[in-house]
Amino acid sequence: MAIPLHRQTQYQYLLVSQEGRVGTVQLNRPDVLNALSPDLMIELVDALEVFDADNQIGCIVLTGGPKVFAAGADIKRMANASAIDMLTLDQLARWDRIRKLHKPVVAAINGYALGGGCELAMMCDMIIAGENAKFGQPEINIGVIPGAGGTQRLTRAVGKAKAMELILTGRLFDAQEALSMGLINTITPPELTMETAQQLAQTIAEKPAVAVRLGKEAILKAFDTTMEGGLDYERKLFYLLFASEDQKEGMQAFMEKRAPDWTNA
Ligand code: DAK
Repeated sequence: MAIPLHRQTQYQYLLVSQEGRVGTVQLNRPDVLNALSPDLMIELVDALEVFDADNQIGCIVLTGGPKVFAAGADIKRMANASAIDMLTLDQLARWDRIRKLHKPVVAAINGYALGGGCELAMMCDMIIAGENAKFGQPEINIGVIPGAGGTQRLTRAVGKAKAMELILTGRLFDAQEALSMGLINTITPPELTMETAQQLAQTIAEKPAVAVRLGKEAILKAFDTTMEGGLDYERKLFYLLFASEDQKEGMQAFMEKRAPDWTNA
């Protein structure tokens, strides 16, 4: 049973809850298919950072609810903006803070994940999709290109040829195609999307938190360094974990043939 948090009341466009060591953030602007307005993004980054800083939380689930993840940035809010408006709004800096979260984020996606919605999903660390999920970068159809990482993250996830096709045609693709391209982790019946994401998040949240944090950091390093630089980085984080209590506890518990008692320190 998810416990709604007190801070839920602070948000106009989100629902926030906690179950065990998993924090869940749900986009909640259903009348416009969770269009990602600047105000919603301010709230979203805040909610994610609150969970990220909370020692009681080990993993975060981000969802749009049972019907839609997000149909993209709010087109009505962008339509008349000038280039200088876009520049000074500096939304990218806000979106970028999601990339800097230390805790793993699992996206639970039913329905549309389009444009900025697809980019938001790809900023998460793992994606669970319902059979009804529809992904896409349709920005080309409104005269622009992806602006929140789509050209980079989609290309790294699915390769150049597919990214070119999807971004330059704006064609939507379903969960099956997303799975076959390696963009997502699992497909579930839509009514099980949240449960599946929660189970994955709970499993990760029960692991030693320092190792989870450094594991995520090392994996993400693979995207912006050379193999040699990445291996060097990984090795240093690996050595660093020998300063943690949980490394001592985990290895001692193995030798004593008992379950480890993590302190997340
Ligand atoms: N923005 C604003 N309103 C939206 C919206 C959106 N992206 N998507 C849907 N809505 C609104 C509709 O206008 C409609 O509102 P009312 O007309 O009832 O007032 C309501 O949600 C229901 O939508 P529909 O009536 O259109 O519903 P349908 O089922 O017929 O169609 C649809 C669903 C998802 C196929 C369709 O709504 C659609 O094509 N939506 C637009 C999808 C799209 O083009 N998305 C990409 C937007 S561009 C950046 C950060 C982010 C971005 C860029 C830069 N920086 C940090 C620099 C991202 C850009 C984008 O995402």
